[in-house]
Amino acid sequence: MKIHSLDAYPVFDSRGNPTIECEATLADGTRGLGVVPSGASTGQYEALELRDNDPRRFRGRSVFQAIENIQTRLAPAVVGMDVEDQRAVDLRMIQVDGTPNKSALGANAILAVSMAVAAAAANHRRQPLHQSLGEGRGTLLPLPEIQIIGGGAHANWRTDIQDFLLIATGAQSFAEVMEITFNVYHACGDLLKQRRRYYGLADEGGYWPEFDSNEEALTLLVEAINRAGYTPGVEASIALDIAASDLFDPSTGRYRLELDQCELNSHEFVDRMIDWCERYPVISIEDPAADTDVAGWQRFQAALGHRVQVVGDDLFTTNPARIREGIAHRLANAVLIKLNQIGTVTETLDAIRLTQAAGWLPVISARSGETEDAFISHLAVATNAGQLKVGSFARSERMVKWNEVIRIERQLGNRARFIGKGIYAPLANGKTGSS
Ligand code: 2PG
Ligand code: MG
Repeated sequence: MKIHSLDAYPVFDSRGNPTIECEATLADGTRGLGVVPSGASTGQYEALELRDNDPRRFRGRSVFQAIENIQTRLAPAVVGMDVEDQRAVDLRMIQVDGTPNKSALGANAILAVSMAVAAAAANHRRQPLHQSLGEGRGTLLPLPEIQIIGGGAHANWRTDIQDFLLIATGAQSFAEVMEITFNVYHACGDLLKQRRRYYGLADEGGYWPEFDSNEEALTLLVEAINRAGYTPGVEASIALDIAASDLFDPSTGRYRLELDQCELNSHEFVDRMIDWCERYPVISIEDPAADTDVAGWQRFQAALGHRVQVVGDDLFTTNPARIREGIAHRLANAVLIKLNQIGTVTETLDAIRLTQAAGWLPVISARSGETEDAFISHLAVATNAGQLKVGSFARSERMVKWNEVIRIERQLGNRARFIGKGIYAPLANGKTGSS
């Protein structure tokens, strides 16, 4: 079935910033929508998000040029192509752009089309997106990483550390994950309010706290798990996203923790991360070192990679070439996967397959600026990725992703699988260390 036309127009993300929605229409009238999210703590190796940078329009954040690029450059190239050949469509767009980081036309323009084509293909096949994307092989429901406390670039740097998240390691079903998370989230809110540490909600719906140190967030999270009636490290464990590139000064090679009033070199900083993971029930840590601090990554992975999930986000930026390098140099054991870091559905699928083939763990992730779209819930199931990170347990741009997994579980019926913390078995087997 041929792609007949593309329509593209500005809509708005969860921070109210302009973003792109694209509607692909097929020759038989079938349609598919793609809508693009946007990060705040973006990695320097991400594909380019094209903004107009005109201070008179949306404080520079409008996307009119990217939309024009869809209309004048991408539509003429992909109209007439087979909607079922996603790879060919994506490769054509990469070719038309012609740059390594999609900076000519914008990764946001290209991704909007790519997602719209994937959605139209699913609608044409009369299949849910997870089935169409995964060619029917996706049956594994993801174990969520859910933010309880937000900081860093998502809460005006109230804490240096960006995400304090929960993983419901005791859950036997997706429904149980939702219940454990709900209970801990609200227990944490109660504690913050009682102690007058509650400021509001951060960008992804987690609590925006008033703390005197970064570690206070860790102790509070442990208390919240206890107060909700669970054993820390058993039913409920902690995940962290340090987003360390944001704390690193490449000119001095030092990390700054503002709240703790200290500056550390790579060794000292990584040792502090290791220390936190040893003293608190941390099962997963993301970006524990800056994206250029290769020695820091190797130090962390060598120390704890056998029992803690070590996730590269800014380090890999969903880029298959960077992931391949990381695998060769044993920098981590897991990869955060974000569609708009690389800019096409095909390259995202390649990144996931590459990660899995190395015995590493993919974590499908939302951005801090999200939309009401639930493409990533389908992507997680389609690829049997096993994990999904979407922000907190509040706000509809987050909840729509969790709710969509519930719907997918019903669609899959008795084919649906949930293995919970079993997803981490390869860490203990030492399989993820291999290159
Ligand atoms: C991250 C994401 C999501 P952002 O760092 O993992 O939490 O944040 O989209 O701002 O890059
Ligand atoms: Mg991150």
